[in-house]
Amino acid sequence: MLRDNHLTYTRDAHTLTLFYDNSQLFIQQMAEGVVRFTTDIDHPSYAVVSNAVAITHWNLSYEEDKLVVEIPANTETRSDVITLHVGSGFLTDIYVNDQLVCQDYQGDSEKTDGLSEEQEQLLHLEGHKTDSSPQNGEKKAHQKVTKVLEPEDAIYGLGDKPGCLNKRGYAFENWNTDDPAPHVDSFHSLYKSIPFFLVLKEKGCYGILADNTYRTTFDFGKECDDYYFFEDENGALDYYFIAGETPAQIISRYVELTGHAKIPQKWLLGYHQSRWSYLSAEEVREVANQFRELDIPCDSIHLDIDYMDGFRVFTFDPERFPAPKSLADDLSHQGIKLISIVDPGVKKDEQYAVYQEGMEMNAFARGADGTVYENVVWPGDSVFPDFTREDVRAWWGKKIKILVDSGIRGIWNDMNEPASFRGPLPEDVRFHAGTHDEIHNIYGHLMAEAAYDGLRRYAPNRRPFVLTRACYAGSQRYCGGWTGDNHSIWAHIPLALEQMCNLGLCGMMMCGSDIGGFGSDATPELFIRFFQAAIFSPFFRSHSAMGTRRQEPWAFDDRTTDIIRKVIKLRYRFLPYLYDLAHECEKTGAPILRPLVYEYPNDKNVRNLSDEYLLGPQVLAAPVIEPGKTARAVYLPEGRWYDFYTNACYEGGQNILAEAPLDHVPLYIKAGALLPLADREIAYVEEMRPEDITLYVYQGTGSHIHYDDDGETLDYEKGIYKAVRYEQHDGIVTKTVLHDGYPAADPVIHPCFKNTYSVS
Ligand code: MIG
Repeated sequence: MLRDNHLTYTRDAHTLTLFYDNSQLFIQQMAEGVVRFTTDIDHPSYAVVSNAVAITHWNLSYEEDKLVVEIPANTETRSDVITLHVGSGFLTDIYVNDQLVCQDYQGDSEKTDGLSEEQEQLLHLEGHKTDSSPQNGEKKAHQKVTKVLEPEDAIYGLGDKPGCLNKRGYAFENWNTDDPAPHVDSFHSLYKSIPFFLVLKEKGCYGILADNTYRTTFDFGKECDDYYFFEDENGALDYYFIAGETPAQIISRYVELTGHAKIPQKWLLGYHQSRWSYLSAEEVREVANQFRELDIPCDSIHLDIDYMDGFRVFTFDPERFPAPKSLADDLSHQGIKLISIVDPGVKKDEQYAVYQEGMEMNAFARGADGTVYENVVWPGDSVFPDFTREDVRAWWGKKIKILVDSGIRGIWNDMNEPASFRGPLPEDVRFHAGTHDEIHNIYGHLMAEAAYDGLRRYAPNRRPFVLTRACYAGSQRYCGGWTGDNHSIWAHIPLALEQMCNLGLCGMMMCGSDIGGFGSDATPELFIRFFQAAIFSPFFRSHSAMGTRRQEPWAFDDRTTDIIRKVIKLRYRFLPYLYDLAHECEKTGAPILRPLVYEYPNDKNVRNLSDEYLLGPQVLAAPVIEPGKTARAVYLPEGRWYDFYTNACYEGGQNILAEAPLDHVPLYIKAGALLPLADREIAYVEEMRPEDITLYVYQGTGSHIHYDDDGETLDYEKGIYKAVRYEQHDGIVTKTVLHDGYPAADPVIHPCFKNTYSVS
């Protein structure tokens, strides 16, 4: 098998092993279009759901000094042929159907020298931070993969990283970070580490999952415009190349690999009200009553840390929240459900059962010296559960039962980077599966898994809902995510849209930002524009910090309350469509809220566009996100679009000017759309009945799958649901029942186009 050449190989049906000098590289085909490259075939993955490897008939040949590896197409599914040209040092060119799409960079690195010590000191004098670039400093570089960037390439993904939609030209670092300062473009890290990105080329595209949990730098052409690289501090090289014709296909393969987000309980798509904190059961009741009195739809109130007894997790303050179950029961009569925060830090308190139990089972992380590691979080001196251990996750899941039994309907995991107040956890803090430097980025992921499993077990037959701040690739199978502590500043409206777009491209279904902004004080205008911009956030919650101006819908003046009511009511009209999209997302990974580039990857005008976005393929939202503006330019991509409010029709492929007074959020519907909307006003989601739904038909050609089920249980997994495909050709609608397992009335079909249209 071995040739007299630098590069040699062995192979079996699953794995091709390459040898060069003293190193090895393993190549495996995981599924159609997904090829894994790793230096450690046994490297455990927290992201990937199945390590099943496809049987591959490797076709191998040598071409000059390169080994040519052909991974043939599956003859039944006629999948892509992937061909690798591997040269010395394992430098690889990847062809998909004979087209070169991904190429290791062969040139020299353009790394520039850092600053001198004097320069650094000078800058520090004025308070500048100089170590903010992930490339500077003495970070240990371990594995590095460098790939060619072509002039037209755009890059998406990486979860919640700030800045533009298109990440090209920027560098980032995966190291879950809680930084309450206003998140700006120059931040390299935020709460989440999702090492998945998508490269969109002039022609073609591909995805990469760089599955390494250690601190990892991603430089997407900042150091040099000719290449990008990812480089981790330690651990194995282990990355997956994902082929696909479109971003949609790549994302669908990515969620096949890392797990699907599941359709949430229907009420979770309604409006959530939060505040750090509602301080007593009375206050929570008052807030709930206000919603009903003021006729503002609401489905959920969130309990932040002050519901606990001295910030001890899995307790309720006996005075301020004496009877949580009866509070939950009373609220449920008003259609409002409670979600409570859970922090990982367990108070060091000998009298406290959770601490005692954890100590008995040795559940907490240990310092390098072998003693239980302590740091400070909200409850004071605290210890940190070792979620890398299955028995610890099971124990934590059992604690979740306390909350479930108290009527809590969803778990909101915070501080799970993990955040700590007395300096960061040292890198050598010990967990069962490794030291902190390896575990840090998956701590939130594993905590979410524990909560998810706990809910599955102790709230049986109800779809679990977990919301997390920190996570990793694959976390979408356990939880949704919100983008942490943003601020009530104008810059954070576009940031929220950009972050939701990129989280969606990473498979995260239920994502959202704190509407109105968490820190700082909102103005009425900012609050309104933030709400309008976020109208189609999959997870739709307003939240604000202690000490800031309150942000309930009525917290400002009557006019503001009226406008917010209008926004929330409009959101509730779209619930049937949102639910259909959640179903689609579970099946294919297609995000509910998506950037235009997802649907129109060949349109150069949308490659960095995120101040407008799509809700599914049929609805385009173009909110005003700047102060003092009452009109904005809206780019409409190819095709024909109808103004949602007037039915005026526009040709796409152009910018139009939309009038947007303070109470108006411009929305456009794609010609050919079949849009299910709820036409009866409701106070909460469970009041919506199938017979309230109208299917609006916008002239053109299109199809849409309308889905329904009981909205709460896991019975849909057993086929208790209804799915109907509607198709239309110039207003002639045909209907195909795809699955008829749930009794739900079909929507009334309503043509809503005008035959004459004004094209501007
Ligand atoms: O450091 O629980 O991001 O949503 O309100 C503050 C209090 C801790 C941070 C979360 C925020 C939450 C707050 N928490």
